[in-house]
Amino acid sequence: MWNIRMRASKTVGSQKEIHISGAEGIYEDSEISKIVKKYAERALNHPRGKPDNIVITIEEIKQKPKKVQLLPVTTLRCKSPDEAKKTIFQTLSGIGVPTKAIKNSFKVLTSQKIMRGAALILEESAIRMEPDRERGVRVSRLGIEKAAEKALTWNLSKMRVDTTTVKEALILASKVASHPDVTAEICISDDPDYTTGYITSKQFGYLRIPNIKRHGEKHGGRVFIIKEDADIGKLIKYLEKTPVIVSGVRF
Ligand code: PML
Repeated sequence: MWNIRMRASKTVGSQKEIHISGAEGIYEDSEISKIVKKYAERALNHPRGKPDNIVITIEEIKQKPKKVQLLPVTTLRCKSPDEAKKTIFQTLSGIGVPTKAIKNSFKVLTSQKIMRGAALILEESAIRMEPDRERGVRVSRLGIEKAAEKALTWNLSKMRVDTTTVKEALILASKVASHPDVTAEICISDDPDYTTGYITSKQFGYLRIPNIKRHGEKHGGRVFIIKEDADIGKLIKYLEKTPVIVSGVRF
């Protein structure tokens, strides 16, 4: 099997590189040309603009991908960022995440500093643990099995949220939540026009939260709240390098 990844960016001003789009999946040999074409077209037709650099990596997966279950999806009712914040504090406190870690997560997610990957925050001490704060931790080597994708498309269509953004976020979140050292994730999209975010945990699954930010706001990112005694090196290796394929859909 193959991990195919695409990253498109644009250089603005004096060498500042801005992210335009990205995608990835795990595929059979026979799908390579079709997927490369699909990813190139996606990179070239993104609403964020025309990239001047598109990198498509086709990497053979030597290790058998680990199978994980897709998180069950629920969309909450939420009218404003204030309500979203309240819901997030209540829900995460409900599974035992200390307030300090949630507060620190919000600090990271609402900061104007752009971070491509995710932040890691220890649940008790609320200390940030990712080795490079600008880069963050980049979850990669992930995909979904054909049958699971069909079932997912069907279920998300019924919920009227069958979009690439939701599918990709859910697959990524399912890989992240599958690690025993991850307690929860909070995500706010850094796309100024995308105002639905989510939180996840093994207990409550993938909770979509509309109006987590206002239209036009540029802040966002992902925070993984992790066990105090997590082995950071091993966790980062799992998130970035271990091939994981989502194989089951629960709704
Ligand atoms: C969803 O609507 O469920 C996805 C929300 C997060 C999208 C994050 C991103 O920008 O990729």
